Amino acid sequence: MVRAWLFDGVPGDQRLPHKREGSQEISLEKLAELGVLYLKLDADNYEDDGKLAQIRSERGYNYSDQITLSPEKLPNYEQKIKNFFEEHLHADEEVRFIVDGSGYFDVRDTSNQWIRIELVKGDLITLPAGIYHRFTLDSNDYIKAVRLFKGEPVWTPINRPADEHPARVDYLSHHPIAISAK
Ligand code: KMT
Ligand code: NI
Repeated sequence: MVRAWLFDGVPGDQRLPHKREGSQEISLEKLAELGVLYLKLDADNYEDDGKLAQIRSERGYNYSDQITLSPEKLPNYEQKIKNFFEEHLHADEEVRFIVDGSGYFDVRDTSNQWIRIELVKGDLITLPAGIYHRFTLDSNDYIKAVRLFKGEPVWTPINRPADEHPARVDYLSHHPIAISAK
């Protein structure tokens, strides 16, 4: 089951869990309210069991590739890891199926607090277009993920502030943020 918690905001190594003291686990329902979808698949058997194929056809993810993030596999590793951790949004969904390794997505909740979502092998996560988020590896420094996309892939991050971006405006029209948190 997905594990998610409030990020503690304490400066230091982004790869550590940063679980806020006293933070309760955040439920799938709460993530769904933010438009974040989470599914568990069998990462050892997904090419044969048909479940990923079904999700791809239902949701129109006709594009797919695989990326590996590790100091050995990723050119310009430290810089890329920094860029992933800059708060940003995309004009489209960000869909990742973790086939090996682990990491964290942080997403902003409706009070503008960071929720840290742990990603491990078998997790499929969909972040909606327009949600502010960031990604980091954990201390294992290794993740392998299938990237899914509808149509020609666009991976461009749009760093915050991007409040006028159409994807942001559309996101907020479905997932209103508390005025005090804007
Ligand atoms: C991204 O765009 O943030 C990434 O591809 C990194 C995360 S992959 C689990
Ligand atoms: Ni992103």
